[in-house]
Amino acid sequence: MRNSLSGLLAVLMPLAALAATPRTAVLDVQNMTCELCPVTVKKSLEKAPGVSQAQIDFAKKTATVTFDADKTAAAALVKATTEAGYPSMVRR
Ligand SMILES: [Cu+2]
Repeated sequence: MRNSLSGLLAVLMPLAALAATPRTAVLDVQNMTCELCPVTVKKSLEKAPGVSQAQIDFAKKTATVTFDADKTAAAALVKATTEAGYPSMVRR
């Protein structure tokens, strides 16, 4: 009984939180050809609404983005980098 109750609470607690719903997405980013490209990609992501952090891995050509799922979605992140000239895809 005790175990199932704490399990239930663990499920409900994040939903009860009034704050943001933080989510992390990894994007595969195209067109990053030089060391300055990640800066542009990072800026494009960080100015998107709801994004708190974007980390670019130039070697792996990925962007790891922390965002508020209540304010934005992974599709909007893809749009942000694409509009900056770097088409991306959400990695699964
Ligand atoms: Cu470049």
